[in-house]
Amino acid sequence: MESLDGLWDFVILPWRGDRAALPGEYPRKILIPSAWETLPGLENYRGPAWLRREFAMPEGGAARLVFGGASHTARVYLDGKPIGGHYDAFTPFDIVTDDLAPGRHEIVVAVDNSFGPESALHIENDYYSYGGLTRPAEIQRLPEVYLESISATPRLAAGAWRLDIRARVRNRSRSRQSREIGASLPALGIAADIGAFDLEPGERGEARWEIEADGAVPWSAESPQLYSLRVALFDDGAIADDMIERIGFREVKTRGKKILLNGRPVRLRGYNRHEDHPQFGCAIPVEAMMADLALMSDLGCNFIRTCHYPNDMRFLDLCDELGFYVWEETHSRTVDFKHPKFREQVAASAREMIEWHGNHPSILMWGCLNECDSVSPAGREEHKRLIELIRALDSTRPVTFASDKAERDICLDLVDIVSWNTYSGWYWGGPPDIAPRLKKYLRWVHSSASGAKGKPVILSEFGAGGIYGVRQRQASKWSEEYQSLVLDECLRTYLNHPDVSGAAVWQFCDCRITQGGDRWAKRPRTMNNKGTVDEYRRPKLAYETVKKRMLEAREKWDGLAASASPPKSKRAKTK
Ligand code: ADA
Repeated sequence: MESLDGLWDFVILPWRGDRAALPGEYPRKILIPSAWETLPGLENYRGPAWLRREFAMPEGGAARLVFGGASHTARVYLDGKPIGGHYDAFTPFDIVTDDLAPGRHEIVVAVDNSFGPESALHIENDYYSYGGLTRPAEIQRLPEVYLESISATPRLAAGAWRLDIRARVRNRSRSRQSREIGASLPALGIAADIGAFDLEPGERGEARWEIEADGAVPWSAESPQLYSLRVALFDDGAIADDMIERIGFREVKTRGKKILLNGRPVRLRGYNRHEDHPQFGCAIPVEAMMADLALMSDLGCNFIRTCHYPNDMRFLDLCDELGFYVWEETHSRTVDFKHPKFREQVAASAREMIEWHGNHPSILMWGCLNECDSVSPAGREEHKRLIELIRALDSTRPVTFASDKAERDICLDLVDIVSWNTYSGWYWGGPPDIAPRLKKYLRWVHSSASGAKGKPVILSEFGAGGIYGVRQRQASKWSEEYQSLVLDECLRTYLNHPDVSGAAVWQFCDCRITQGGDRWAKRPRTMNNKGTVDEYRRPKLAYETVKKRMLEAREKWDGLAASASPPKSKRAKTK
């Protein structure tokens, strides 16, 4: 594998789409990964651009190009020929090329972040759609028979950990090929051979194992124990290809009003977090991701909702390693179900999210369709379709969607977990209305009217705007004081109610939103200002308020003293 990150040639030029359209010259340079809005003069550029670089293939052969994220529509050309493309900034994609001649080759990627009839998910919205190759890219040189993917699903059976492994293999050669395949978990002294299989030219095969993982230490936020799973192909005993995935032994279920992790109730407390930063756009470097997670750990959080799209895999890796529970969701914030491209694009988002991110133990649940139409029969059909697809792709995780429809919602029978976005104290009412409003909602949920009686409930969004530096003794709206008052009452109420399984503050940091359209223009600074920290991660008054409430909850529910940092011991805590 060779990283394709670094400086690429760059030019702003319209797409014509045919082969002749490739630019003749590239007057600028751009770093990959990055958002072009970080380049002077391109702060607000929305349109097409071209990125170019070369790579070497000394022996020639086949290669797999992997793009972590192209924002938001990409067309890829190899040596001037179109070889593939992708829509949606927030899921990876790969393209396999065969028979490259030995020597140097050219990749050109045309990227466009325009809004328009081809885009159902990237639209004018309360977050910004940046432009560029905004996540890492790499090239993998491929043998004749190679591993396409491996998935590993842990499960508890009669108190013992087992691992269901599935490996997909492809023969890209022009002849019939035989290979042996095996899986190993070295840290547990496990090596499982599955024997040999034959593949015809171009054929794909699938190998499945079920292995017992005696001695595995469970993964949890308190004890984020990870293991390396290696699957290897052998040709007459010699390694022909291998792939390594990191996994964690944990199982997520719901039982009554509780969410269970490894059989024990877990309570989630944390934030909605956009991938957004004034210096990097959505292409946040891993150092800045870690800084965000360090702040959320300092705040006493154990939960992050990747609003409103699948996140960068490096961020998910950090959540696996540091021990955060993640709700990852399809890219779909209040999108129009009638858009001609909606169904195919949101299904692709779900499929790619699960196929690329399914092995991350930190992801406890899949979300979708944030604040979409869950009140009409047609809207219900779309929720049903997508939730069924998600379940078909992964039956091991609970499914939810964040609804702002309250008692009007007619889709809550479809989910495993009820998630409610409510802005009592901001868009309506004040702090005194927060507790009574929750009581009324829970009474409805646990009645026969909701279709969700007895299910776990998460407060998936709540909060208030507070502009950094606006300080007022009278605590009027938009002051840091008012935001702190609302968050204090929300967290006092939501983190202490026995029938609330999770609470995610909206939102971690202020974020840029899309200009234009009268709806978002009303937002001060053309930003969403509900962050507990501002866009530069400067803490507002609410920071200490949130921290106090989160640490109280951690002590109450997780038995961790407010002062102690959660143990990262090897042994899972027994309570
Ligand atoms: C909704 C939406 C968020 C954000 C929030 C707000 O709940 O899901 O993306 O727009 O409102 O700030 O009003």
